[in-house]
Amino acid sequence: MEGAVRVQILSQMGISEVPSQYIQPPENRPKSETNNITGLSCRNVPAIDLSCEKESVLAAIQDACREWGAFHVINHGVPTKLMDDLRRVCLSFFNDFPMEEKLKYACHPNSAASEGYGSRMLVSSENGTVLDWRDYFDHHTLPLSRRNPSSWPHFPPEYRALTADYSDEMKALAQRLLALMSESLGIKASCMEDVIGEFYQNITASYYPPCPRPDLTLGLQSHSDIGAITLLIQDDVGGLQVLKDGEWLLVDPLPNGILVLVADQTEIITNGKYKTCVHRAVTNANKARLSIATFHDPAKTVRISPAPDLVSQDSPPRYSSVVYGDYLSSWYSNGPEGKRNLDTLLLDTSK
Ligand SMILES: O=C(O)CCC(=O)C(=O)O
Repeated sequence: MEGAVRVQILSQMGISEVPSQYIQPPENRPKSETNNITGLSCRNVPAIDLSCEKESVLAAIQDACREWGAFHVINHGVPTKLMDDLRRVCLSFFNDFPMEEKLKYACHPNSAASEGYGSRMLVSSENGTVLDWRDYFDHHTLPLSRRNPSSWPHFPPEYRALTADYSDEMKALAQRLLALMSESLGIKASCMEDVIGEFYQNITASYYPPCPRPDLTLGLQSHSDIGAITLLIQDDVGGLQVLKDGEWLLVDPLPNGILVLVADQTEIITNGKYKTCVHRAVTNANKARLSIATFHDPAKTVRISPAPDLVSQDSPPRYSSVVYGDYLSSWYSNGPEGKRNLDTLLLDTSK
């Protein structure tokens, strides 16, 4: 059972100040105008309609992955009802379950990314990491050998079946998107998935309780995702921000849209042509917020390097190759801090 305090308990205590472990250093605090989320619009993460003609989809994906490392997809084929139902049951777990029942699903305190109900992204905050204003439930969903629905909430009754269905839909969409991303770079459709291999998929429902000091805290600290591709849905509260040209921009929730986040291994495989997306979540004084992120990662034993088809004399390798499990360990022991882990693999291509 994880030893950390659940943020929801703090929030429900009705405190007007947050405990010091949650206070971000001044340089990481959200700018004051982002504290009042209502009325802010994003300087537009692109939205791509997957039902459009293929050439235009490929061109839009290329622009979005180069410029943003993120884009919404619409007309993606995932049933809206499934997305709504999953949001509903995840919210119900956080809101309707008594704490002692939720804690029966607590994740392990001493292992990174263990399945279950938790609050800390990193195993401990001894390295000085400020805590996130977030509780979460992490589900290990793929490969099927890792999928054990009995470790997922048993309430509401349809929770487990919906999670399994959603996992399958996300896998199919991630495969489709990786194929389109490969083709948009002029390489064969299977190229990126061939490097990644069988997906290790986790689904993380994040719950951000109302926070009395959105000006001092973050729901989730700045990071880029470790694996290959993340597919994220959120509710209509808003609070996800992406870092674009040094500025934090709010990603307006797009009803029925799915946000695609390019992750670190895709930046390596594409030899830096496509950028991982640095993002974070801010908190909200009045409303709880829910997001559901589905991560698609390689197996720990897979060696990741720039795809040979994207390397040439004119475009030499920009990243050294890395065994994914080693990358993962260093991410969890160093902490995410923006793109720091990816930057350690950068090769000097100026010579
Ligand atoms: O809550 C969000 O919108 C962001 C979630 C996220 O970045 C993550 O789960 O890694």
